[in-house]
Amino acid sequence: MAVDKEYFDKLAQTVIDGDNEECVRLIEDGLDKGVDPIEAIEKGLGKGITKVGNDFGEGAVFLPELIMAADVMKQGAAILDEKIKALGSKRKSLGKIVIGTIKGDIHDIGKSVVASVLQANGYDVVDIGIDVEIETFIKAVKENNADCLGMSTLLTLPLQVMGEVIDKMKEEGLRDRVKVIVGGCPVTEEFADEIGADAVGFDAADAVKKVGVLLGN
Ligand code: B1M
Repeated sequence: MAVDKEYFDKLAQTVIDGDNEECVRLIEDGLDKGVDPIEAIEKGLGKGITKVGNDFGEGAVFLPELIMAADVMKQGAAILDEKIKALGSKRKSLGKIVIGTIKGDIHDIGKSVVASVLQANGYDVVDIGIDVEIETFIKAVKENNADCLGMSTLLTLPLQVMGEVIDKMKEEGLRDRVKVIVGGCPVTEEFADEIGADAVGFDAADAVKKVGVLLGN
């Protein structure tokens, strides 16, 4: 099996079909043939879940199919994550980043992909999970003496919570020394400016680039 566009399309299709077995088989096959795990997530699994998400938005598929597709994506991404993390494990840390999905939002996959890719690129990443309370972000930044805070959301409704976390960082005297990057599909440059974030990441590679600039790497 050649690792080409056809391979990534097949991988995307396993997510669309909710076919976990075939997904794992293709990933293992791909890794044996030297496929880049980040590409497998972005060009394969990510394409599949985006298609299902768009169909869900248009009412062409329903929540059970979305959940099935997300489960396949998550299990596939977990195998690929291990490989991605291993790529960064032997490097000197370029800085410490706390990352989480904001309160009100349980979307996990994109935030975890960003966390793994940052780690693979030499950052020390503390992933504090999903539906994270404002106070929990503050506590994690302090306890880990983080250089940067990353916040993710895919939902429009709780977006403003990102601004509330930044306000709380100011109150606690953290904002001068801790950079902030935000991301997720509803987050725009304008919104990031409005709430006083330092940068917005549009995908995992962009997040690595922007964090690099913020931390002077
Ligand atoms: Co949800 N969901 N979902 N969902 N879901 C969306 C986001 C939605 C756009 C679907 C749609 O309607 N078309 C819509 C949001 C609408 C809106 O608010 N504007 C939506 C909805 C409505 C919901 C529920 C409310 C549905 C319901 O219950 N009625 C509910 C939310 C409940 C809650 O959170 N309180 C819900 C639930 C779920 C599932 C549980 C079924 C599942 C999540 C499973 C999981 O994460 N464990 C799910 C999924 C899978 C999606 C879609 C289909 C895909 C998200 C995903 O994983 N993408 C999504 C539609 C879509 O995005 N097309 C959708 C793949 C991932 C690799 O990409 O997450 O975008 P993404 O991350 C990217 C970039 O955004 C960026 O880099 C990542 C890697 O490239 N990025 C960052 C992300 N965070 C970053 C942080 C950074 C930098 C970059 O710096 C810190």
